[in-house]
Amino acid sequence: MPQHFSGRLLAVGHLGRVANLILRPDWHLPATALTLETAFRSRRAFLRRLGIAGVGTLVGAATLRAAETAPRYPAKRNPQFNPGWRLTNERLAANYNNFYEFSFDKEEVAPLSQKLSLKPWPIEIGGLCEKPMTLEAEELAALFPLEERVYRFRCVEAWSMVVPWTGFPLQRLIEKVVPKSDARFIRMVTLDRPAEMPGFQKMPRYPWPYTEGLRLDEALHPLTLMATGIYGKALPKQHGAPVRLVVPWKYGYKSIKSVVKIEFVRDQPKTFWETLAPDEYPFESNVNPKVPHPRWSQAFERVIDTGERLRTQPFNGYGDQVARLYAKP
Ligand SMILES: Nc1nc2c(c(=O)[nH]1)N[C@H]1C(S)=C(S)[C@@H](COP(=O)(O)O)O[C@H]1N2
Ligand SMILES: [Mo]
Repeated sequence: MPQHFSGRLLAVGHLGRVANLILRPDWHLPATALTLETAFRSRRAFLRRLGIAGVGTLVGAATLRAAETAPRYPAKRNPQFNPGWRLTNERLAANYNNFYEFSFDKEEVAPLSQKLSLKPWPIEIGGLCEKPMTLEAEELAALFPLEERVYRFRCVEAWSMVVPWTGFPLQRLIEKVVPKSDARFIRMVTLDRPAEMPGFQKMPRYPWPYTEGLRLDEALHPLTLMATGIYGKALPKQHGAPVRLVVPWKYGYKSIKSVVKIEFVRDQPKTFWETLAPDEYPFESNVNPKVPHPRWSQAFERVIDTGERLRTQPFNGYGDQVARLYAKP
């Protein structure tokens, strides 16, 4: 038996469905060496399919754990976020996207984003924190239990949808890396890969890469989600694979897609849209029907699949949970 295949790896308790048929936890006597060899080979094949290079002794336990727990969709819906709303049509949501790295045309994003390569996808978590780390998107997702949450989503362009995200609270990750006391904001950055992102060329004057930010207390709010899936599956590329932010009480552009960097900073970071038009897209950007965009009203919103016209709610309907963050002393 290969040395790195004993003990620690077999001890992985929460094995995926397929792996479970073959692998047994430590306390279970391994049946035969043949079983283990089969398991080992299928593990390698699995990792190869995931595109993880150099499978062998160099692969960390976390990577293997990530791969082994990969069949994680659909995740269990968190009943706290199961309000019984009608979900937006999945196909429509997947073909009506804002993702300027690919196109400003919402219907072009889905086809143009398909050539984006997701492996490898290292994510750097650093800046003002005690335990900075860089890890693969899959490893990151494997650190936490995934859950499904149904959230309302409101774009600044006055359209909205209701979608089931799969992910983990950003708070969990922040606790893991331990922000330093002078960290007051968090900054996130999207992949910067012009060769696979035609929007860079179409919009050369835009301040690429796409950058967003939150106050640390907003980032720590239990509603703030790191999403790895939608509609019970891994995120399709147009929705921000492999991992994106979801902040349901803010305009959609705060929910940055395809994140490669998460940084703790002292000063309020400049964001992509704020850099382009500070009067139109300020840093805070809470959904607020009373504050019109300089070029249109925010009082109503159009539901993207039914065309229904709804009155926009303060904080996109999440006021009970988040208004305290903005209470004036
Ligand atoms: N990197 C990146 N993230 C982004 C955007 C973008 O252009 N690039 N658009 C934002 C806007 S304006 C919206 S409304 C949402 C759209 O998310 P969806 O296409 O998954 O519905 O993504 C946000 N995140
Ligand atoms: Mo948006």
